[in-house]
Amino acid sequence: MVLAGCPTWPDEFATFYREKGCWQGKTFGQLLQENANKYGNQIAMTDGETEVSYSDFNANVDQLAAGLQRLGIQKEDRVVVQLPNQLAFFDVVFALFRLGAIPVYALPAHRYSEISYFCEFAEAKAYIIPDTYGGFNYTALANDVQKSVNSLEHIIVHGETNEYTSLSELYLQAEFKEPEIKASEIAFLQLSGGSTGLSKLIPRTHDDYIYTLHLSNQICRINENSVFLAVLPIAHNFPMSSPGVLGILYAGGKVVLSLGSSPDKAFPLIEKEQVNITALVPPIALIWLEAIKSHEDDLTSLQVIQVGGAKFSAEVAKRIQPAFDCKLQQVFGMAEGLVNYTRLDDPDEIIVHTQGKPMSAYDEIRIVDEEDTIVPIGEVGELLTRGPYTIRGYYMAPVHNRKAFTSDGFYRTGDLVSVNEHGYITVEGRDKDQINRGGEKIAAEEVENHLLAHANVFDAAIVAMPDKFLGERTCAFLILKSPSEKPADFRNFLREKGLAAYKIPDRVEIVEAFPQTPFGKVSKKTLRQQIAQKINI
Ligand code: J2J
Repeated sequence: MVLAGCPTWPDEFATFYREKGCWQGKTFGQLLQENANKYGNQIAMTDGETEVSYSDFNANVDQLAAGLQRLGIQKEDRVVVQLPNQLAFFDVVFALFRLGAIPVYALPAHRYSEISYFCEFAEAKAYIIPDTYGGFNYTALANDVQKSVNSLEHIIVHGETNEYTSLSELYLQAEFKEPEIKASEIAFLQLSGGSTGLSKLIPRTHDDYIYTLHLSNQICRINENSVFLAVLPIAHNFPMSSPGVLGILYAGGKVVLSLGSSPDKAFPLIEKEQVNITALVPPIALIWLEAIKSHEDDLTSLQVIQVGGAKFSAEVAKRIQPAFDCKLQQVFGMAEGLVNYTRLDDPDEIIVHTQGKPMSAYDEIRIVDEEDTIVPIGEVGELLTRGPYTIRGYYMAPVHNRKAFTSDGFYRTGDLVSVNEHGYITVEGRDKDQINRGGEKIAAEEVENHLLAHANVFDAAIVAMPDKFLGERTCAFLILKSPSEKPADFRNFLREKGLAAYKIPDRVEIVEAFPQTPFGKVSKKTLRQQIAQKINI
């Protein structure tokens, strides 16, 4: 049985994907056990100080599973996990996998607004946090969340706590009863970038996700000798699975966790751990390109720098290979499924100018116009996709699913792309009401709804404005009921409501009226043009 509220593949597709060998019938729990047997004392993970071998990792996971089970966490219970790039993250999620419980991956940047919604919507039984991180007190946040979410029975803290359950005390020298878990069942709920209202939850199965690791590893040539540096928040699908931390653990390689992406932190780790692959978003690639001019660390171990999550401009992409003396790989993926890679042996022209091609021979791609008619090769249209690791629907969202998927199961990505005769995709734009702020996705409607709750806001429209560093930043256009507040007051209002910092508009423009489309809707296109002209980029 698959978790209630999770659409999965029709039987004929599931049979086909199994026959083709895409789905191997293996769970994450089994995978770790196998790798502990195979790689034993080899190092699985390090944060630069503590090293954990495959067999110790497996033993820690068993102990934690015992403690979580004693606490009452059972198969299919949802658990919101909000941990930064720390070793404990993987003990927690693999222990939950072993119990068949479902982690919901929250970002460290999320605050009350997001966390209370995830806990409420997923009816989470537990919420797992660090005590403090980045100067923020997560225990205080958990306190507020617990008051408003009835289902939450446990707050588990990695670090200091007096009032809640301490994670370290849950590692028990005891057996736990391993439930039967099928690889076709849901392993976790990943977050969508969202375009309408709040983030949707993305149900991924053991089968489909492990298939992505298998393919990613082939394409990225990951093996036992691979050393991957995770600098992006690991809850993101990209550093988690493309091939990311899980791909490396699948192959028996070594994962190096960094709590930040700054060159000060990352470069010494690259030298110390002899990192050969890492994954960046475009703004971080820019920072690294600057820093490499004057650094002292030896980065010669690096063989591949992956860049994805947002459009990487060809001008900057061109500079990566000569500056770092390593391969650039562009990655265009989505937590809903489809991942595209440039291949390591592609000509530079392809690596610099395209976002790659799908990783599976069974990925189906359609590029369509507004009427869902397929456009000729090379022309721009919306990317629709279906395949062995692209979801068939979001968790508990039947109404939204009817819009987000075609009747024959293709996911509407909202990305405007062109595809060349060899199947390589170039991202040309977006047809979804979302801002991509240097890789962090912001659903316009979510922020607009928060602004509309302000007593003096008559109407709100959030649009992207171009930015040399982040690619896009957020601009809020507001029509006020009476001209009293200053722009900064609205940003404070959102902060007080507990919205993640990356969603707070970078700029607020107070206007008398919004430009309209011929159909009487707000013309966001005109608003985008207005702000781009005003800031003169
Ligand atoms: C332009 N837009 C991109 C790119 C993602 C690997 C890599 C990235 C993600 C990810 C991921 C882009 N150029 N190279 O999950 O496994 C935008 C598109 C896409 C959306 C998905 C992975 N790479 N994008 O970014 O779920 O708009 O996944 O639909 O966070 O990011 O965002 P997300």
